[in-house]
Amino acid sequence: MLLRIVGRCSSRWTTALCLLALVLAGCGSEQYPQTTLLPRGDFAKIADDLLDTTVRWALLVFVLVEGVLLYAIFRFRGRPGDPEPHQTHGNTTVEIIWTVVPALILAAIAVPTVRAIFQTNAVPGKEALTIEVVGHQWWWEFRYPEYNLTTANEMHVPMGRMVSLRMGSNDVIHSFWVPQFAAKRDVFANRETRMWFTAQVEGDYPGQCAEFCGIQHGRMAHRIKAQKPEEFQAWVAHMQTLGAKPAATAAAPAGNAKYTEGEKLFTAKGCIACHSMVAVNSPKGMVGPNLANVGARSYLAAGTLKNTDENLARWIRDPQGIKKGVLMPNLGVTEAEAQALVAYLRRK
Ligand code: HEC
Ligand SMILES: [Cu+2]
Repeated sequence: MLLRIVGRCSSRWTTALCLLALVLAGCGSEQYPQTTLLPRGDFAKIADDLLDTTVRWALLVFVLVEGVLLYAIFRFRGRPGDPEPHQTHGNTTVEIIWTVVPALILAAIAVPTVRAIFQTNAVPGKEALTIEVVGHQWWWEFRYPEYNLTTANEMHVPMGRMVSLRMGSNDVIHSFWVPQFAAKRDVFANRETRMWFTAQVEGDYPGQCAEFCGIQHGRMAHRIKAQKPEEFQAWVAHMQTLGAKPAATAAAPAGNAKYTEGEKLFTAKGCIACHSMVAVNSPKGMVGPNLANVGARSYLAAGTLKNTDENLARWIRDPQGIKKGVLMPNLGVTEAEAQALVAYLRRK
């Protein structure tokens, strides 16, 4: 009888186990890097440790309670002909135990929780690297007051140095989420929120706006590039040279007509009204992202497209077709004009 049941179920069990294995394989860090369960910085580690503590207590309670329940079900189950069991009402000892034990467990969870709240809300000291984060529909602006630099959508940070985020919004409420380094925190217009983290493992980490903010909320991603301190300094120095060139023509590769044409189009087509090509001293409140180093970014339009020449030209010609409702209008750019603009935007 038992064998027959096992025989009938085995294929179903195999299917179920295979499905479970597939689901669990999906939990690997490679496929889903946007996870809070693999902390790569101190702030994220505090939250993760707290989760571990809570889950351990919950598991202990689960196993004990379910164990007692199963034991009672089997040990005291009714059989035909059993006499009526002994009737009781109330038991002061048992009631004291099941009030005091949970209270102690809750206290054991509350102490590290309160500690974590204070630690994560602490204001970093002066030695931290301050980065101002500004949420825009639907991209992120990052300003580095210490270096007088502005960039967008890809935040470079040096490993090992605490980063202090001072955050706000240019329009509606967004939420800045740094899954592997820190947490999620809403950003508002006219109110500053703060967060800090120290990146401990080098890498390129994705993040995402986590508060519904309009039609393209789903395409408001950002990346955090945690670099060795010397690489970060090289990036800063490079960005500062991008800002230092007064007329972009000075950077034009000699005799590159396309580049010069692109530079003219950038003004003629009105791009310059919304975008700055200078990283240093960039004015606040620009409508579009700073484009000083757009050629070096891995993605375009807040994670929407891989940054290739082809995609950049497509974007310039038809932003509305690619990211519907985006605050960059289609400007009637021809294919040839788009090519020239790509040459200009790709300057090193
Ligand atoms: C009315 C303002 C406006 C004008 C004019 C405008 N843009 Fe934009 N642009 C934006 C906004 C806003 C974004 C951000 C879109 C998003 O990701 O949601 C953007 C994004 C971009 C990006 C992607 C930047 C990034 O960080 O990924 C590029 C490249 C770009 N614009 C180039 C141009 C060029 C070239 C022109 C001129 C032909 C132009 N823009 C004209 C507002 C404008
Ligand atoms: Cu948003």
